[in-house]
This record gives sequence, C-alpha cells and structure tokens, in this order.
Amino acid sequence: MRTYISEAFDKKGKVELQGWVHDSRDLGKIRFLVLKDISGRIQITAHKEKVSEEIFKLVDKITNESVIKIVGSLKESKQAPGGKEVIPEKIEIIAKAEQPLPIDVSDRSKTELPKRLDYRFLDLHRQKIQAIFKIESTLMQAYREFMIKEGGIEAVFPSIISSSSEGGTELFKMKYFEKEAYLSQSCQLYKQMLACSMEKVFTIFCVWRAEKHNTVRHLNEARQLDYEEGFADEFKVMDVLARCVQYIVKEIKDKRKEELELLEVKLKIPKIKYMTFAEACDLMKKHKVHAGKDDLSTEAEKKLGELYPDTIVFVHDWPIIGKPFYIMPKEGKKGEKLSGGFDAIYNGVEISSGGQRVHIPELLEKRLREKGLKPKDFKSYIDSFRYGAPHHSGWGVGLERLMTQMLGIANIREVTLFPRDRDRLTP
Ligand code: AMO
Repeated sequence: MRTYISEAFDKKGKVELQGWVHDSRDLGKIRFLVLKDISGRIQITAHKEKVSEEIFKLVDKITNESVIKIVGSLKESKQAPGGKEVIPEKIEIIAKAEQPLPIDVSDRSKTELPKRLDYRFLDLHRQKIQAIFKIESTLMQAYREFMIKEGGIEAVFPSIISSSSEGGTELFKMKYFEKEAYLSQSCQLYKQMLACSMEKVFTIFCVWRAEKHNTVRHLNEARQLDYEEGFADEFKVMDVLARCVQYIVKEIKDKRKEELELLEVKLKIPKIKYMTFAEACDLMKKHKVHAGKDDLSTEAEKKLGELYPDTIVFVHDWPIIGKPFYIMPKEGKKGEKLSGGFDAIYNGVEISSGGQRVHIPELLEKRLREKGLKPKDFKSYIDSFRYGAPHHSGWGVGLERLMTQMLGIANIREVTLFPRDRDRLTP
C-alpha cells in the first residue's frame, strides 16, 4: 500500500512510495534520488554495495520528473533532509519524463513566465507554483465559510447572457442558435434579482471581458467573488467585504504557513480605511499625483497603496458618471452628482467594486438610456424590480487580483492556472 512521503518520516521498516523524481546525484558508488509527492520530499540512497546491480543501474536511467513507484526500507540518516532516507529494493518506472525538459523545474528555476505558461502542466511540478494554488484553494474555501457564517446562500448563475451587464463594450459575442448572445461579463443582474428574494447571496463566478490591452492586472477570463444583500446600503456591504477579506487572510495565515514561507510572504491582516472620492482626490493633489476625473488613475491607486500599506482603502461617494448603469445615483452636500458606488484598493490595486443598486424601474430605464443602452434589452431585469424588490447592495472581488495583492505578485498570470489573455488560448 502506498505511503505518502510525509508519513514515511514517522514510520519504520519497509514502505512503498509513489511520486516524481525531483533531482538526482551521482557520487560514483552512491546514487541519490530526491522523490517528491504532494506531501513532501525524501532522499532515496542507492549504495553500489548495498543494492542489487539491477536497481543501481536503473537509478542511473531515471530522468528527472519521471513518475516512479519504489519499495524500500527506511533508515535513519543524519545527512538526509528530515533525518531519514530510503534504501531501494524495488523500483518501477510508472511514467518516464522525456528529456530535455522544455522548462527548468528546479527550485531556483530561471525560466521566464511566458515559457513557463506554455508548459504550465510541467510548471505545476514545482513546489512554489503549487504553493500559490494551494493558497488560492484556501482563499476560496475561506470565502465560502465566511459567507455561510454570514447567512449567505451560494448560487450558480448563467454564463451566456443576452445583453451587457457591465456596459456596452468588452463583450465576447457568440452565436446562440438563431440569436446573438454574449459570454457573461459578470453575474451582476442575476445576483441582484436573487438578492431581492433570498436577501444574502454569493458565488464564485467566471467572467469574460474582451479587453484588447495586455496588462499585468487584466485577464480576458477572470474569476470574481460576488456578494449581494437585500435591504443593505453600500456601507453595510463595505463592512461585509472588510470582514470577509480579513477572515480570508487570517485563514491563509493559519492554514498555509509552509506555503507562505516558501513564497517568502509575510501576510498581515489588512487594516480598513474609508474615504470619499473627493477626499482621495485632495490627497492626490497634496502628493502631486494625477487623481483621475470620474475614476481613480492607476497612479492614484498605487499612491493609496503606498500611503496605506496592508490596508483595504474603500473609496466611496464616487461620481455617478464613472459608475455603471446599475449603481444608485445620489446627491452630494453641494449638489454634486455622486453615487452609492465604491472601489476597494488593496496594496495599490483595485480588488473590488460595488455599491448600492438602482431598484426603481423608472430610474433604471433612465440610467440605461444615459449610458447609451436600450431598456428593451434589459426587460426581464427591469421587470424583476416591479413586483416587490427591496433596496440592495453588493460587490465583486477579483479572485486573481486579491491573490496578487495579498502575495505581492506583480503579474496576474502568475496566480492564474491557465490564463486567457489577448495572445494566450492554450494550454
Ligand atoms: P468590476 O468590473 O469592477 O465590477 O469587477 C470587479 C472586480 O473584478 C476584478 N476584475 C478583473 N480582474 C482581472 N482581469 C479583468 N479583466 C478584470 N475585470 C475586473 C477587479 C475588479 O475590482 N459587477 C461588478 C461588481 C459589483 O458591483 O458587484 C463588476 O464586475 O478586481
């Protein structure tokens, strides 16, 4: 029966291990292999005098990253990492790895990201890369746990839509029998409809955006953590978001210590800061940074990250002109045309946007027209607010953005298993 490597360190006698050959060394009369599986690594030591000739020869032939099954006895060893090694008695090559490997998968790999992504399946043999996706898995689990504790209902929404949910641009068009349809830009309209009956809803949703630019912060296929709550204003849901990210970070700190260490990341539970859009603009003026007019500029987001490190900065009371049709307009103290919309900036990048929604059909029709969209294309969405729909608010967090900002990783592709960008459609 197979023993996982981490468990072998607590055992004595004979074990059967299965895994990948991470490395090999030839010291003449001694040959070493490093075997790895999902639980750890162990040294396999073959002395010319202590193993059969057949095994000694076979060890020589095994290429790095090949999959092997090995039966051997465990032996205490001061030199071996972890204090134990395995003396092989039987080795079976389950799957030979062709040589040369197309990318360097050693711990100190120097292969550049685009090449690594071409061979992502092999890149995933690396401990550091696995650490990223183990953390991502814990992030998603923590998100679900938090939301369930909060009383949320997890929902699944359609990925084929008939009209834009985030404005008229950036849609991937597709043929849907005799009709034209689009890949979903967000689950915005559906989560709103659901919050108007089930109050607290959440989902992890895949979104498609046909943005032509190739940046380190954008993907054409991304994932969002979405939340929507009935009877809530934007301040209520900003508080939910603040606690949610703090919970996620705490869970990762507790459950992914080894992975964080491997990635050399010192995670801190984020602090929370609130400011209005006008206050953010004043702050930028003071620091001589271009703030942006209806939207915060990339430089302004970066500056907020410098001024408030390890902090989620909520910028609210956003000018309505800079927000989508579904965001509720509101008037500022001096009659400014503001909104119930907000953005959340974390370590210099927007990780989320959200706000209070328009739940009044006539106002929604007006807002759609103002954005150059046709109310008739949104009939069922508008109708959903005609028969008893409370005010409601929500947000969407970019899963990959949260990962990059939490781990201090510059390129969003690094935290995406199989990224889709302007140039990349495989693997
Ligand atoms: P928005 O379009 O701002 O809002 O998206 C929400 C969050 O998703 C992430 N994100 C992206 N990440 C990578 N690549 C992209 N191309 C990309 N686009 C967006 C960002 C962003 O903050 N429905 C609303 C949310 C809401 O109001 O509930 C929405 O989609 O982190």
